[in-house]
Amino acid sequence: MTEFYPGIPRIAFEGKDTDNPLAFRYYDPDALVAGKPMRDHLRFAMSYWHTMVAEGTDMFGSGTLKKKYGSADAMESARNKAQAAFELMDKLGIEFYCFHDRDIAPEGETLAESNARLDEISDLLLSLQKQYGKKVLWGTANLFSNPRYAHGAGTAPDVDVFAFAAAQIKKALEMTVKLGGQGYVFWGGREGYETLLNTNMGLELDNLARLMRMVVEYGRSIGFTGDFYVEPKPKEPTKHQYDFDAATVIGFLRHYGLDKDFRLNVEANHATLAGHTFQHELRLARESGFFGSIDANQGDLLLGWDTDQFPTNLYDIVGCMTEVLKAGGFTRGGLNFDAKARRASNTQEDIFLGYIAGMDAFALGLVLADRILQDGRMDRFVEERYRSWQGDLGRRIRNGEATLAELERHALAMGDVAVGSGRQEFLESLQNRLMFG
Ligand code: XUL
Ligand code: CO
Repeated sequence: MTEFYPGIPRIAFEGKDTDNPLAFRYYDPDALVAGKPMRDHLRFAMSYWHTMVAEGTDMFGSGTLKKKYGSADAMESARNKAQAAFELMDKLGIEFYCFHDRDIAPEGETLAESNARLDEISDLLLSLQKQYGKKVLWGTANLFSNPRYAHGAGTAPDVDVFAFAAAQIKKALEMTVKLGGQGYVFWGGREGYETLLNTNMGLELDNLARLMRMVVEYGRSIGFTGDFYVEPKPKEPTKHQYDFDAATVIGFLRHYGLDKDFRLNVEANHATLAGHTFQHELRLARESGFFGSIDANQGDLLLGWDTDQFPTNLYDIVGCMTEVLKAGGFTRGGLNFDAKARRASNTQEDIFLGYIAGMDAFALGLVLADRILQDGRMDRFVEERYRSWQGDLGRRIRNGEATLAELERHALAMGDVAVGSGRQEFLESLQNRLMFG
């Protein structure tokens, strides 16, 4: 059998003192953290599009790492690509993958041809999954690359485009079910607008919800019992995306009655593009009952676009893993590396080094987040800060029993209130001590 990544061994855990770049320093899949193996906490997934497809193009330059997998024929290349994907996951010890329909099989001349290609490649993927013991974390449809979606897909002004998008999602969902995926993602690639001058916002939002409702109904009818996710992003490729951030999406889902079937797939780089931290988006998702899955990457705060870098920033990762632990872990979701090596990191080895960097950073982040939670001082501080809500008055307000007039009487009787310190600097220093000893 052809080896697509010759010279790359299976990556093993060697501990933090190893000098071997092709080894894990922190990710020891079987090591127990809070009573559970690391691999079950982290549920790492490979993104098919970045890892198997994207060649490192940018607005100014062509690909720097070709990914033809030994054939100029699109379908043969797709078959080889599938083999390569499983070799890569096997070597990295990654259990899951995520895909768009067009990542796994190239689009044909007609929808029928594209669908036949998906049927063929999904047969191959299914047998490779069995052979290697791998699973799909989630599937999705690419509704943004083809020029037909230039004005949007579910939010297109043209009803024929809407129908095309619906048909494409139907097939992508069928493929997800066939491959045993427990998640289906809606990322609104072009569901937004460039200018309000040509946009009927009300109709577009209603139509997007209509499409999602049809997808849920169809999914449940073909036995999809998993989670649907929306992946918020504020902009790029459109100027304004409707799924702006977690708060906007949660409001949308509740407004249209989709909240029972949908959760969020929170991406770090999308959070910062929306002016939030990664942890903010995850906290809101968790507190609102929409915690689902995560696209693990990081952006560059000095750039205004989605750089999709492999995540290594420990403060952000500790914040993320704190939310995951507090949510009680993933149920059907996981950590999908929606990340790519930089354009100048142009070797196959760089792809592996990117994954190793990300997986090690998340393993370490998991250990540190658990340490902070076990220590308990941070949580106790927050609990203490809200102590008064446990008293009589606090309880009456929480139970909806207090009235404005009663609160006025209370305030009039008090004179003034002396408030305590938020102790932010102390907490930041404590966090450093807990993380770095
Ligand atoms: C784009 C992005 C997508 C989604 C899947 O910014 O994050 O790759 O994750 O469509
Ligand atoms: Co993403």
